[in-house]
Amino acid sequence: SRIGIFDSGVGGLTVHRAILDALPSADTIYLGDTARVPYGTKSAETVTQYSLRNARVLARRGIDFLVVACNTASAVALPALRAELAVPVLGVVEPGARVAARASRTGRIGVIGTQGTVSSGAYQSAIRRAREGAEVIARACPLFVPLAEEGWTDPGDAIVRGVVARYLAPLRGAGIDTLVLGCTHYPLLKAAIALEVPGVVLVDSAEAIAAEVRERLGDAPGGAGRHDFLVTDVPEKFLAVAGRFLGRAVTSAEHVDV
Ligand code: DGN
Repeated sequence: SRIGIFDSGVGGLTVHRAILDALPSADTIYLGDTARVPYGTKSAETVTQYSLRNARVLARRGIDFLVVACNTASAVALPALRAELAVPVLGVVEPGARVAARASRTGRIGVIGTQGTVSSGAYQSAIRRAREGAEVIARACPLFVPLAEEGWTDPGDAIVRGVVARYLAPLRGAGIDTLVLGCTHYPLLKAAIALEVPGVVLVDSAEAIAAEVRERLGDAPGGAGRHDFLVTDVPEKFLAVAGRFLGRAVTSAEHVDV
């Protein structure tokens, strides 16, 4: 069996990485829509159309399970994807929301993500579904994406600290005890985020979905699986940063039109 994974670009490789940590023998095929990134600033209609095209390409290649690694696509496109695809579809929002609902003692939960994810309200309603009476404080942190892609993630760097402090200031004062990293890029900034909200439990939506995929599929027996990578722009830029996001070398990616 093979797991299909798509994202707007390289960010979903943090989800891919968590899935490989949880299911080391799984076969995967990853599609990064690098020609159309970012999704986080685009309308729900546009992100849904892009998501359907990505899923069709993966379905044609043969997959048994689809992981929507992008938080923005998970927030807006899941119903359309589930209506069209013959295989089970899992997005990052529901697992992340469930882990946060369980982790919080006070029920005051923060969510950070792209503009699209935050304004969709998907995390807010998923958390309230998972925990009655939860209070959710959500905030978009758009500059975290370019920072992570640039490799500026060191918490000792004054610019990194400054950007993170500015976005998280309203959350610091809100009395949250749990914060969902609701964007593929944010795990790379985890150390800098943790310094800014001391004592707050950070929920990585990549780890949350990986645990759920493992529960649903179980790991395949045998050695390391096979991993294919597809991109919609030229592969060079993807290959230059992919290793940092996946935590393993990525040596080739195939260009596809979607
Ligand atoms: N992959 C997107 C997300 O998780 O929301 C972030 C990158 C983007 O499209 N802006």
